[in-house]
Amino acid sequence: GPAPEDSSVVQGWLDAHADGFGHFINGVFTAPGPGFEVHNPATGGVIACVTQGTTADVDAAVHAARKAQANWAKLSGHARARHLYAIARHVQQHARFLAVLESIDNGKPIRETRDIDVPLVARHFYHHAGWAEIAADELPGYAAHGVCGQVIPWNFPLLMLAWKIAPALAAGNTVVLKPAEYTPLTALAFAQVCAEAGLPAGVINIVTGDGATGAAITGHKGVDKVAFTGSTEVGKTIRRQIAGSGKALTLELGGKSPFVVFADADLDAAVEGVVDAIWFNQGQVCCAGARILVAEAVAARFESLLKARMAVLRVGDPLDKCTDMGAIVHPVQLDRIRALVAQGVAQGAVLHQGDAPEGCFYPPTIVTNVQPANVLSTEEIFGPVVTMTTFRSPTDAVELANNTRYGLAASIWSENVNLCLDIAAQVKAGVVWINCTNVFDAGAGFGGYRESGFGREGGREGMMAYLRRPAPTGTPAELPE
Ligand code: TXE
Repeated sequence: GPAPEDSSVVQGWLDAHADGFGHFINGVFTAPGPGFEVHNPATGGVIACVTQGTTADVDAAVHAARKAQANWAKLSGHARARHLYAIARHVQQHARFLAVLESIDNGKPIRETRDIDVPLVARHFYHHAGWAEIAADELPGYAAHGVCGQVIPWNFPLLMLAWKIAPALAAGNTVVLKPAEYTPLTALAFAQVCAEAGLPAGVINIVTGDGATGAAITGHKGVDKVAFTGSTEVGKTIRRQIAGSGKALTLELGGKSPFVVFADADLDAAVEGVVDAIWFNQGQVCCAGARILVAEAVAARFESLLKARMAVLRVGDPLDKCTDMGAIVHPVQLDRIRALVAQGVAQGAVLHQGDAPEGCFYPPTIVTNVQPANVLSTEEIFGPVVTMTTFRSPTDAVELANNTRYGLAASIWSENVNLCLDIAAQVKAGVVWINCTNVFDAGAGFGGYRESGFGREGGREGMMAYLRRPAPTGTPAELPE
């Protein structure tokens, strides 16, 4: 039977903010101003009101970050590490609260927020506390950029925040971050956690709002480095917006990642892999394995195993501990998925779908009879929809895998490790998983090629993105005329 998670503590917190949430600037929450409603996608109900960040709000946040940065960068690496450890510990203390809030705000199942999102957030701060300790020795000569302007999406609200904030702080930067308009609540709760953990005022600032607020942050003169995760379209806009400004930039954008199953693969394991690749987080994952490429010899067997597995997925209440797939983040996204699927079907694709309740839910879906030019093969659907295509030879598989304008991730399944390594080297993707998928580690760089963006998050490369090499002293900036 259903096993609902107790959400009364979170409800109490939301009730206490019935007048709305302000921004978190210079260590305090501002009074709530005009803004917009935030919904629980699973019920459609309004759960909070947040403030639309104005240019004046962004100015105040950048100013606070600037003021705090000198002292933050002057702290010893050890002192900064202690702050990051404290944040990680406080996230763990509030793990249940944060997991429930994330599930209510985003629609993702509590099993995922409890076991994946929130633990990885803590892990990310622990890992980067380590970097703060050793950065001066390991990366000598590098300095913080200054103030980082960070804009994040709604699919992993808290985890994307951790990916952005932890390395920035470890490196000695301060931050102005805007969460996505669909899912701003855990960022505000996180700010409260940081205040409780004793983080100095101004080191992190959270401004809520829409794309205009985001553009005010990325375009602000006082911002030295911009980091963005979101759609390829907005990524391109930001790149144009800040061109020539001298700001450092990292972009983590969309994907259409291949999931390649060779004839000798452990098919049961590969079926579980597909569950993780495309039905995890309702498929709203930038590195989702959205294109199954399966060897012709095992395709029929793989398809029937996969359909049987799909049929027992439980789609429904995100707060039910038995739920495998929750709600789609917002009706706009649901419409987008439906429109793309309808277009693909009109182009000849055939659907195989599981069950989903009424409301903002979409059933797990396998698409067959899908040509390379079909919109479902080429476009990022950002939903629980996976295409299935067969191949005959490894060369075919590589060609199909690379037939995309993206290059974020790939997953390869075979018992032949030599084959896996050979294929991995030929697939154009920032991350290649072998006999696994969607594995994230704070110590490993994550990021894409081509239209999936540039720059890496996590590991040494992720730290480097938040550091700059100062101009060598004694070199004139410009030659005299
Ligand atoms: O993304 P947006 P949307 C893809 C996915 C999805 C589609 C649309 O295919 O269906 O994008 O989603 C802020 N300057 N991904 O419209 O608009 C915005 O407020 C600065 C893939 O929600 O890119 C939000 O905080 N910021 C993806 C953030 O950008 C701007 C994750 C992302 O929203 C801005 C999300 C501007 N001009 C969507 N305009 C991934 N790769 O993980 C908007 N924003």
